[in-house]
Amino acid sequence: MLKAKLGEYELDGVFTNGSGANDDSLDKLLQIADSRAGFITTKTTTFLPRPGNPGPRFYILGNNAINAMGLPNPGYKEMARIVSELKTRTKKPVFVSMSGFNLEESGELAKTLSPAADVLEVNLSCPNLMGKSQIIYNPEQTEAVLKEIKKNTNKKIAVKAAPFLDPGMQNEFCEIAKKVGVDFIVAINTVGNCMYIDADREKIMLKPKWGGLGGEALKMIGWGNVRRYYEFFKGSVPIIGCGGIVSGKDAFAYALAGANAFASATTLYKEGVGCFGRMEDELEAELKKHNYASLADAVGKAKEF
Ligand code: RRO
Repeated sequence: MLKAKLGEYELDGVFTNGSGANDDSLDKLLQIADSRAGFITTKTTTFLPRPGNPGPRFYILGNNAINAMGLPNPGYKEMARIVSELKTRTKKPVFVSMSGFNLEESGELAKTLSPAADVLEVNLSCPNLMGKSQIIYNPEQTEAVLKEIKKNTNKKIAVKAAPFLDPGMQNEFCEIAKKVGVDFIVAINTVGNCMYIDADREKIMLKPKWGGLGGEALKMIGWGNVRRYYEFFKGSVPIIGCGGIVSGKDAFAYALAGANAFASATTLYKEGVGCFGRMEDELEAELKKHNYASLADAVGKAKEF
């Protein structure tokens, strides 16, 4: 078993599920708890329960996936109950993912979810709320939401970050994260504004039309974004690398970029919870091959040309 050092956590197992991948009920979360995942993340929860979009809303396409789920979840009160039950059944840290639709909701969610959560994962990057921008791309909103959540919790907070395709925008977010005191960064969420068209059927395959692209295609955006966080925070903010990890070697590259632990969603969908052990074993072999005594030793070690 490989250990990860993620801030104050010494994790037995280096992976978690990327929020949204089979994690919206107690049964599904218990499956993750019983796997070789080192920590557990919940589906993003909102103030009201949501059925999500009617669909079709999810496809696996090779090593990629596209989704327009639309935030289906049981609502924050039920999620608080699920997580307190989960915590009686596992010692693994639980990141509770949340998304308020306004400041009041954000504060209320933070207050109610905090007692059971180890960490609040603030999802500022859902790409599937049609007609709404992703909060993280708006610096003023980002700062206001994070300040409100910090006011209402005594737990550490993580931000689930969208892919930044522009370095200036990512730096702007980093400045806010530093000012507000973000404790962990999970990078990256899916790439929004994507579309799947079946040319044979001349059809847009998602309803609503646009969705978030996840999976292997995201790897290089993820590595780039993680490296920028690592360089900005000089390693002081622990990073969970997420986006396109299909093998232990991909996770190794995330570690070299600066990630301390990893999340997987598309691969989890494809393979089930066995993916965590498989990829961890592959990562362990990579670390040995490159003469690293531990995962922590490899973090940020990508050499420059
Ligand atoms: O539920 C979703 O549609 C969803 C969410 Br909350 C997210 O953060 N990322 C994504 O690709 N889909």
